Parts: sequence; structure tokens; C-alpha cells
Amino acid sequence: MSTPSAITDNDLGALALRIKTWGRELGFQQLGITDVDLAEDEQRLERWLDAGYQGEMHFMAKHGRKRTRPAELEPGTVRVISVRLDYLPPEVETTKVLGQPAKAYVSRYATGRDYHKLMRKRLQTLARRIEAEVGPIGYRAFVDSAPVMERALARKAGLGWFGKNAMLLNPKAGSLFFLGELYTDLPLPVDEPFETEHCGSCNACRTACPTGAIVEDQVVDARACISYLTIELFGAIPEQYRAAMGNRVFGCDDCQLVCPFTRFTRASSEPDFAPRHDLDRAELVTLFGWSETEFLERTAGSPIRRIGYERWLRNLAVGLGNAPWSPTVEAALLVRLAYPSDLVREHVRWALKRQREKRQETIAVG
Ligand code: B12
Ligand code: SF4
Ligand code: SF4
Repeated sequence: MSTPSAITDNDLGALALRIKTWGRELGFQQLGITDVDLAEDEQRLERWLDAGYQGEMHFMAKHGRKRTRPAELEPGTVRVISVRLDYLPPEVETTKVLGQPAKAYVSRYATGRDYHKLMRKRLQTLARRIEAEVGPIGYRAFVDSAPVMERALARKAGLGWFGKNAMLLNPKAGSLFFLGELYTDLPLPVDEPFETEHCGSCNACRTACPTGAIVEDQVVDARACISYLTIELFGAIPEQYRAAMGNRVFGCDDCQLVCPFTRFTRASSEPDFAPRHDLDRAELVTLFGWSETEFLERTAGSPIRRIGYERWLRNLAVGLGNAPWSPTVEAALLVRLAYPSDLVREHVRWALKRQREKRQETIAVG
């Protein structure tokens, strides 16, 4: 990073206010500034890793302390500008689709276009505006994928508190938002950290988690989290979790949907986040019938593309195993018994077994 030119404290205070205005103009709902001391969070992260909660996400441990020491990742960093971008599109059903087991539930952050590029571009625009004011500064923009403690930085920058579901929650906006950061060597004045916590005696997220993944308040064992099982895990989904996954085929929102603060979510007007290809309401069978070419075409620019066609079929097979019995579902599964992937075939066999058990029950009751 380059060294910022000499600027007085008064200039920096005025600049921090302007940065907040620019942030709003760029479409961010909130922006806060913090220093780089994450000593307490470093200990929590180390405990989390020691417990093995990261499962196969080896990238979580790979970068050592660079994740909790911003200046080790990006030398010269003294401040972090943390931003929030709300993503729930207007008029999108959430709990209704979850309650319709023949439909696929795709996590609501993923029914439209990918957010990484959009957010990073805006953070870079913000940095250039700052440079237009003060001359060259050292900076780097991050969104999600880099070794950055995004929630811890956001809490310190005053954006919200850690809910019992581990999400960063804002009392006026819930938690259905993305976080992003600008690391910089500009010694801006910092904002007050968010010190209060508003969960109180509520425990709704922990009770609602289908797989019991929230093992302590604020701590998620990723290995049991449906988000991990459907997006991060490469191999077979452990059988113990398959029934509990229900119709959740990409990510999971349950611990947010039940949260009382979610009712304060404001709809996002970003065209990028509008659902595409009916991904917010499609039938499981319809998605399972997509060819690989259709999958690649329809998920271009979507976060779903990342898991690839094989894991897409794996997840949908589990959803179909959990769907109510129907001849259409059984027929769709039978077609995929010949699919050239052991992973897919094993999940299809599991789903067919579940479907046949339900067929027997239907006949017995009928
Ligand atoms: C790895 C990861 C996952 C993993 C692990 C999740 C987890 N809870 O750690 C999996 C794949 C399961 C996952 C799932 C989801 N993720 Co995710 N994920 C990440 C990632 C890359 C790193 C998170 C991390 O560092 N985890 C390690 C733990 C230790 O860190 P932490 O959760 O920040 O820890 C804080 C609290 O949990 C608490 N804490 C932890 N241990 C302890 C112990 C004690 C004693 C106490 C008191 C507190 C405490 O304090 C910690 C900080 O000090 C971040 C992006 C990033 N680079 O930060 C996105 C991120 C956290 N994910 C995000 C999202 C949207 C999701 C999902 C909602 C996606 C979905 N719909 O399926 C789910 C939500 C699951 C959940 N309830 O957490 C957003 C969260 C936005 C927000 N409002 O909080 C992020 C920030 C990405 C982004 N740029 O927007 N994710
Ligand atoms: S995302 Fe779903 S599985 Fe993961 S902790 Fe939340 S409710 Fe549980
Ligand atoms: S559901 Fe309740 S306990 Fe969980 S994060 Fe929301 S307010 Fe906190």
C-alpha cells in the first residue's frame, strides 16, 4: 500500500462524513469505519477451528492469522470501511415455498445474480472517489471470498450485533444483507462498535435450525449446516442430515426467517437481485430435469454456478427424496439412475427408496 499524504484530523473527520454519503449514493445501506484490532475475534476463530467446525473448508485455516490481522493480509492497513448491502428482492415468497415440499427452496441470496462483482466494483468506485479528494491512498476491496473476518469487522464498525444464529444483525434491518470491506491506510476516525445485543431470551433460530447446527449461542458447526452441506461440501451428504434438509437445495435461510428482526428487512431495488428462471418458486422436478447445458446457461452469473451440475443434481435428489410421493417424482429419479456419477446415483437411490416407502404408506392408507 502507498502512504497517504499528510492530512489533518479535521480533514479526516470531514472526509469520513463524506465517505458515508458516497456509500449511500453507491447503494450501500450502511457504512462504518473501524480499526484493525480483532484480538478477541481471533481467539473465537481459533476455538472454532480447533473444534473442527469448518469441516472441509480448508481455506478457513489456510491463511493463518492473516484473517484476523488485516495488516498482515494487506500491509499498511490501519482502517477498515465496512459496508452492508441488502439483498431480499420485493415480493419474494420465503416461508411459503419452504412449506411446499414439491418445490425447491433456493436461499434468497442466490435466486438472482452473484453479488461479489457488483459489491467489489462499488467498493472500488468508493476508493476512487476518496482518491479524487485526497490523492493516492493504499486500499483493497473485499467481499466474502478473501481471508477477512467480515462479521467481526462489521460489528466493530457499528453495523450490528452477532445474533444467536451467528448472523450479523441490525435492529432496524434484520440480517438479510451482504457485507463487504475496503481495507485502507488512511487513518480515518473510527465509529463506535455495536456493543448492545438484542436477542434477549429469544431462542427462535436455535429451535428452528433443521439440523441442530447452532451448537452454542453465536456458534455454528458448519458440518451440520445445510448451507455447508449444499454449497461447500464436495462429497456425499451424510445420511443423518438428508431428511432434515427437506426441500432446501441451495443454502438455507431458516435461522433468519424465524428471527423477529427479519420483519424489518427492506426490499432491495437492485435489478441484479431479482429472481431469474423462477428460481424462487420452481418445482424440484423441473430443476432436476435441466440438462447440463441448461444448467450452465441458466446459472451463468449466479452464485449457484459455483457448485456445478453434479452437486446440483445431488442436492435436488435429496429434495426429491423428501418430497411427497408422486409417480412424476419417481419417474424423474429413475431417469437419473443412469447418470454417469457415483455421487449422483447414490443420492438418487436414497431418494427412490424414500419415495417407494412413501408410496407403500399411501397405498396402505388408501
Ligand atoms: C465460512 C462461512 C460460512 C460457513 C460457516 C458459517 C459460520 N457461522 O461461521 C457456512 C458455509 C456454514 C456459511 C453459511 C452461511 N453464510 Co456464510 N460465510 C462464511 C465466511 C466465508 C467466513 C465466516 C467465518 O469466519 N466463520 C468463522 C466464525 C468463527 O466466524 P464468525 O461467524 O464471523 O464468528 C463470529 C460469531 O459467530 C461469534 N462467535 C464465534 N464463536 C464464538 C464463541 C463465543 C464464546 C462467542 C460469545 C461468540 C462467538 O463471534 C465471532 C467473531 O468474533 C463469511 C465471509 C467472511 N469472509 O467473513 C460468510 C458470511 C458470514 N456468510 C454469509 C451468509 C449470508 C451465509 C448464509 C446466510 C448463506 C445461506 N443463506 O445459506 C449462511 C448462514 C449460516 C449461519 N447461521 O452462520 C454472510 C453473512 C452476512 C450477515 N448478515 O451476517 C457473510 C459475511 C458473507 C458476506 N460477505 O456477506 N457461511
Ligand atoms: S443456515 Fe439453516 S442449517 Fe445453517 S444454522 Fe441456519 S438454520 Fe441451521
Ligand atoms: S431468532 Fe432470536 S435469538 Fe436468534 S438471532 Fe434472531 S433475535 Fe436472536
